[in-house]
Amino acid sequence: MLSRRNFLTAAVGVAAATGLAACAKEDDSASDSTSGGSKALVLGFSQVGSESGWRSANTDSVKEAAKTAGYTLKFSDAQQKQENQISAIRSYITQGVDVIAFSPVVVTGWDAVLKEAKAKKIPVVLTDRSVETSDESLYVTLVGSDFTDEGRRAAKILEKVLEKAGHKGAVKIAQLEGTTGAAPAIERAKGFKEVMDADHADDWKIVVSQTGDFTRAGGKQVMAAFLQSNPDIDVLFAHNDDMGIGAIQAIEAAGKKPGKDILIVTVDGVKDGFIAMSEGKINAIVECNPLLGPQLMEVVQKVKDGETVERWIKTKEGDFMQDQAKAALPTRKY
Ligand code: GZL
Repeated sequence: MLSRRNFLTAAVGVAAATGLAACAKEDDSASDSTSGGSKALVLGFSQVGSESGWRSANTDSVKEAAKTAGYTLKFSDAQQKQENQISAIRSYITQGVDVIAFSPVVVTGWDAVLKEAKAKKIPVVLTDRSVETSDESLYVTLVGSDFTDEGRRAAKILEKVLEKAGHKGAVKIAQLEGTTGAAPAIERAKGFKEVMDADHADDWKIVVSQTGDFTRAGGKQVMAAFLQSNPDIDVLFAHNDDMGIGAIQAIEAAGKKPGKDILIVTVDGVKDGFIAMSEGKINAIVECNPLLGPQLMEVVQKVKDGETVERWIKTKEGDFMQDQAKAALPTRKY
């Protein structure tokens, strides 16, 4: 944990920055207005990409919250490429922003650039996803969900789905994994397996598992291949709604009924996921809240002011069975 003395809030006078990496999409959605004459806090934010409904809602939440807070937001969409995120972070360092925040597309490969930020005394806040690093001082805090617990919750709600469907005996499970190397993919798989090994070693089996990269297209393509090699799948566990929605298209193209012939549990809770659930095509959803913007902006201000913050600020989220979908839909904010 870093305290004030480690981070001087040096006003870094830096010449105009170099451009961001080629192909990353930069948008200086800066609220240039300064509140009351004082210089607005400048936040550099590197976003994973725009691969899913969850990500779009997360981006909207960050931009809206920065605007409400009166911060100058420098925002970059890395299009799911780590090299673009590293270039964006380097650009924010050069520009001398007050704080850097980012959602790391994968868990490894960040030490070098985070050391550069530390050398310039620019605090770094992780949001959504975490990193693996040997040096805990390279980031101040993570604002995000417990993905391992989401995996456990997915397995526990699958028990209810199987009971409701009257499924008896062996359960053949297909798993659509998130982006290879990403914290939510690693940890959701880990949490699900924990429950499976502890409570269902003799009846549940993951017969096939592959990444769909968190996208609808990926879910559809991989599920079609699953159905070729494993036509007797009982359950699909998809690491996000978007891959589950893509898989539904493949299941229907194969002449099967999603939510009946193949029971489906997904993670996120985006509106389209709830619509599919209300249509009976998804059986349960484990929520992963993308609306991290307000919490993030609160933390960013504290970090800039050198206040101590918790090492992990977890987001609150629920779980939803199919019969809750219709009533919940009007209340969904993303
Ligand atoms: C989870 C987030 C994941 C979502 C996906 O916090 O990182 O990335 O579950 C998104 O929808 O693509």
